[in-house]
Amino acid sequence: MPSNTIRLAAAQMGATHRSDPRSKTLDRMHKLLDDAANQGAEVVLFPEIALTTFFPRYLIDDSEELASWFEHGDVTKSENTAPLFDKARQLAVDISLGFAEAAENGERFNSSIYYHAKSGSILSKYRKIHLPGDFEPFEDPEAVNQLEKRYFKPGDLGFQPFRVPDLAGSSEPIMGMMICNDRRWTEAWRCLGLQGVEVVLCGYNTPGFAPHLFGSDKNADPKQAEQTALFHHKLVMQHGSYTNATFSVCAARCGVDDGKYSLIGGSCIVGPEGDILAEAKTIEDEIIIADCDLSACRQGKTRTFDFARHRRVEHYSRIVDQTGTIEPPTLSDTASQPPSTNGTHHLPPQPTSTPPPKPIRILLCNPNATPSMTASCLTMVTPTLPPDVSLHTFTAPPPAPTAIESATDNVLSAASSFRALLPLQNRENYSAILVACYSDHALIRMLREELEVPVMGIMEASLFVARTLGARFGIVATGYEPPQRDRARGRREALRDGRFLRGDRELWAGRAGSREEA
Ligand code: CDT
Repeated sequence: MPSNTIRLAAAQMGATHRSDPRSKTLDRMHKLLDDAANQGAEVVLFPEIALTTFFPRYLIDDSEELASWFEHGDVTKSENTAPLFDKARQLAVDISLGFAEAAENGERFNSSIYYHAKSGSILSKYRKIHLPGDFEPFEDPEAVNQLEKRYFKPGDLGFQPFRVPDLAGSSEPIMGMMICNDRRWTEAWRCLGLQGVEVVLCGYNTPGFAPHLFGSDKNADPKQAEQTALFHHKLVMQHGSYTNATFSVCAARCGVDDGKYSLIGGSCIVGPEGDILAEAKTIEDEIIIADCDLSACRQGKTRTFDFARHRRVEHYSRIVDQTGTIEPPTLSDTASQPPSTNGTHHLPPQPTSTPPPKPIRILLCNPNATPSMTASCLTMVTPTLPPDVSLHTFTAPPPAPTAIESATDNVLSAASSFRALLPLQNRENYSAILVACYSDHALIRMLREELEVPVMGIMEASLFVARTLGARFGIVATGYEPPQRDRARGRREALRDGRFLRGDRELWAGRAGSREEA
């Protein structure tokens, strides 16, 4: 094999029923891994949520049952999953695996990992960002549900490609992961593409016929619907690979689960010119393999899509400033405007030259470490922005707490945010910073002390707006405020029980250590 080449494999998995024991599923995975290794595969990708049936289709209210669908602790060591990693190590084959993750702090994610066989370590973890479907099931009992928004938090690790040692003549190929619905989002591919990704790994569970979910015709022929689902699947894999000049490997969980729920096959390996190099022929357990010469990525990366030369970021601000669609004004709205001096009031505004960048750039700073809260704020605020304002977001990095409910949370979150914000503001020079916390947050005063630009908390901002509305206003507050002593006790108990974020615990352990040393 040429020195820059890797033999990549996708391990497609057929039906997995709700009652299938883990031992049966692991046996199937072992066979797939043996088969791939016998064919010389160096990396094998398993599907999304590969270890169980696709449980988010069910409404599961019982918390014990729900917990049983998730993997707890280190998957490479837990008795339910360790045998797969042991096997990968014996065969010296790297694997990437999708599974439902119950994190140490109680949060749940739809995750995948890349396991490096030679070192016996997880090189990278990805948590699915674009969770499809709904929180509540459809009313129609015949509908196929997809309750991912109920069971998982949106991924909080971003799109982070990683280098893999010991492959492709030690050229340390750059790999990245996404999961199922992510592949439909150009943004996901571009985030990886902008970091030079050479192999994208994507496991999936895509229903063959789910008209409620896709908003398609409920009376359509299920076979036809399945063909359409396959077409869209390949379309996005080929498009994403081509426009980011990267190989991609995708592995399906497919077949008919419980005799009722059909999932498409179509596992494939795609080249950087968008060509399909290998493709599954069945909807059962099947290995597909392709030799991928990474130098083939150079053509697209250095010419057609030489990002540094051709991208025009001054026109892309909507991609990060806006989530929903904002349509141009209707023609009747445009017509009711006073005529412009050149008498073109019946026409929609014509682009003249490059629209000027928005002069006011506000940073919305969420001082807790919960990105979904930042995303909700952005969704809420975006439609209210004046045309000359763009909004940018910041979420506090760990060890900031995931919510701010006490003086301690306040201080921890202020420290974490402050450290990350100063270099950010140095780079970006935002016009103003809004701290999205209703408490009297220390971060507001810290930033005011340090920065020239205006800094305001949302309480003060809300009061300002309220004062413009009339002579009097009231404040409605909800929630029970436990005495501070109870909070402190709760915190100590959480610390003892290991319920803290890892960063918090390290920070507290560090403090305890330094007190002891003193
Ligand atoms: N598992 C998963 O993400 N499935 C989705 C269903 C369609 S959502 C419109 C998918 O993208 O295949």
